[in-house]
Amino acid sequence: MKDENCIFCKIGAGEIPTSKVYEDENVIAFDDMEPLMPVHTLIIPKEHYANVGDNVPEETLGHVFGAVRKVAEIKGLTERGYRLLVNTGEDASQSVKHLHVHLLGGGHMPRPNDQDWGTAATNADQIHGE
Ligand code: DGP
Repeated sequence: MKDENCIFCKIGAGEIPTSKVYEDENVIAFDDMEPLMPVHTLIIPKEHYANVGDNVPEETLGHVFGAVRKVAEIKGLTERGYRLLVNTGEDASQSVKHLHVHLLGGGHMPRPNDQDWGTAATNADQIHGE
């Protein structure tokens, strides 16, 4: 199912150009337009689900997380690692209501309970301005 008002559905259908990193029958991965880290890629199912709580079939979750591994390889992050972030709903400040996994990497990210979380971890200017 597609949602005709959903920007990520349009990206998944190839109706809007994007910096594509990976694509197969079920998912597409593309670079976030507001990167928080040197690598910041979004992985989405082509089918529309508002978020992970939207009765997403386990098979679809498998497709998305299978693609995570492929994107990490493409981006050269397999050895050093990366962070996955899945904002879900209002309290998590989810802004695009189409299930997506953020894959962040290419630099060290403090743990969320470290004091500098929110500055060093997510400040693209600091990281890119080195
Ligand atoms: P979230 O807060 O988890 O819903 O993050 C949505 C992300 O999607 C945000 O980091 C910006 C990104 N984004 C929104 N619209 C577009 C778009 O049209 N193209 C690309 N490449 N990224 C987008």
